Amino acid sequence: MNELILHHYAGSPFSEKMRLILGHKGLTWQSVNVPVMMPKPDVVALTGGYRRTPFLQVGADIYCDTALMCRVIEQQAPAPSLWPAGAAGQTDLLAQWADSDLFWVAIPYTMQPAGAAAIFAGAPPEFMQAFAADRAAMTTGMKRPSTRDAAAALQSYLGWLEQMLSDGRRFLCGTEASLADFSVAQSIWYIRRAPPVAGILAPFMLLAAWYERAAAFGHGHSSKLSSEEAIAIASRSTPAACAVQPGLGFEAGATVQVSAMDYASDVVSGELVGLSHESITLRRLDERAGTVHVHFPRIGYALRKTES
Ligand SMILES: N[C@@H](CCC(=O)N[C@@H](CS)C(=O)NCC(=O)O)C(=O)O
Repeated sequence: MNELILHHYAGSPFSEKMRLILGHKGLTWQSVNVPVMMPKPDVVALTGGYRRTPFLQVGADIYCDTALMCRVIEQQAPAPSLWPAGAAGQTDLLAQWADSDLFWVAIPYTMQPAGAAAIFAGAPPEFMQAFAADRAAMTTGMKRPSTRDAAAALQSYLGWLEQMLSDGRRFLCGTEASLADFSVAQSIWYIRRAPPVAGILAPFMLLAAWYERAAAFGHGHSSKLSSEEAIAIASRSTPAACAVQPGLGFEAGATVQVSAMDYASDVVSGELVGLSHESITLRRLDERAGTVHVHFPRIGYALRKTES
């Protein structure tokens, strides 16, 4: 198996999703700590401009977005599966809802002043200001709910999850853990990190017991790696071969741009070397990282030809 390198930071919910998945599969991985806000020169050297956290590196292959990272990890370590028998399809739908709707009420709810004070306890005011400005720029054009709107939606969402668990199932899609559990767990994890506002979880006892089961998977076995070393690994590796499927509207070798459709829509440019209904792959050359393949999920990412 190729070495998995997770670029992440401690306080990132999507990173927690991936850490728990690595734990669920009992994997050994390398851990690179990335900055929580821009600038991120060592991130951009590998991704070509994608700034979101986390991302996964396997040699000179860079996988953006947890939706794709989960598929790559599943291929490398199929058991225990993130798509257990009977849960496939269902688990993807629930994970997509959790990664978008649930996440985007859990974060604004938790970041109300009392919650933010707990999350950033000990951080200087300049850091909090810089963080707020970074996230405002990253989400320009996105409508973020007020604390009250977020709290109202969160109450309903937590109730839905509690109802799912009311038949005694151990995990959201059945007896085995699936992708959906880890996508939901990241938001619950984040709210729990802010005790002054975490009381919203208290009435949901089945969800609390379920969360303990998900968290008990732990984070697998990691060792620290510097970002410089990760870039050096990319530069001495060769990216895996991939192909552009015909009939999808793009030719192999085209100069293209990819950007996220929801937020943090920084553009990544490169040569199209891989395309399917599931993923997009760009080849790019970086001064420090050498030739890398940057992969994105197809869902949620805009792909367009670069105007010449
Ligand atoms: N759809 C993306 C979302 C990732 C995401 O929003 N991550 C947050 C951190 S949890 C982020 O990138 N924040 C800005 C940053 O880290 O620079 C995924 O599944 O990976």
